[in-house]
Amino acid sequence: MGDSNVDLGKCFEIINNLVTEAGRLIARNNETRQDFVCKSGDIDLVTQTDKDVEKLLMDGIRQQFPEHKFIGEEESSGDSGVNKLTDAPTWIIDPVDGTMNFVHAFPHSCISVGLKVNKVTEIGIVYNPILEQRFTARRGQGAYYNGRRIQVSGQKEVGKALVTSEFGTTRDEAKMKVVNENFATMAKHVHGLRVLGSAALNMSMVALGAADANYEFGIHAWDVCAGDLIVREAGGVVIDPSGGEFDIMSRRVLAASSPQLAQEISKLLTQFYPQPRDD
Ligand code: LIP
Repeated sequence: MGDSNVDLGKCFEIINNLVTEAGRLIARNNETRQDFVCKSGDIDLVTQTDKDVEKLLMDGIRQQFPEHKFIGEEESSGDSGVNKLTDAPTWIIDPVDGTMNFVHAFPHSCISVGLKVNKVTEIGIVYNPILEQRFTARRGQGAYYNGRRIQVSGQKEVGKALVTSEFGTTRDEAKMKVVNENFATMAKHVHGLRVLGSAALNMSMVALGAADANYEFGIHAWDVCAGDLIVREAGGVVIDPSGGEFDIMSRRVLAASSPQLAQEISKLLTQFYPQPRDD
């Protein structure tokens, strides 16, 4: 249930403007390859731009809504870990989703921001400023791509589905075994399989009707909060890869253009339960 004390229209306007401003940093810095440091391992990267974008967004939100809370990717990598999700209005932010792409100047990265109120996602924005791709949604008001209303494909058959997934940001052996097993299974059943490097854009492509499904084990709340709302507002479904209810803190996601397709893919997947969870 939304909170009537929160002016969601104002929240949407403010964050839409802030991502435009922050997007300029990403677009400008994507012209060349970027320096980075490693976080949890050698393929989990952060750049100065990740930090600058997160700060710009949080400072801008704090100025307007000083009582709002945050779960941000970069602040979560500090000693205190991921902030607890409460009923308070909470902005869940990935400043650069697809940092590996960004480091290589591969033009497929985005800002992903969701706003939860009473733990319900009210606003989702996924914005790739390099290619000017903006996906937006408000709960109950549909999903949009650059201002145009969008719908999922409605595809029901695995054999006709274009599916996206990711290798993820760890080389953990047990995880890689499951990832590779699932790629092998999918390659046998689906129409096409794509690995593009951004969890939030993968979900947005399902909303756009350009892809039919996306699954991943190992994502974080900030990768999928906005995408979850955008997919559902475009008429799609977001579930746990085992077939049950989606849990944003579980680090597991399966988005699809229809409930039938979601369940079919779920049956094909070898399951993996990343630890620690986000909560
Ligand atoms: C990453 C995604 C990547 C996905 C990882 C991770 P980051 O986000 O873009 O595609 O596989 O699970 O979430 O670290 O670039 O913000």
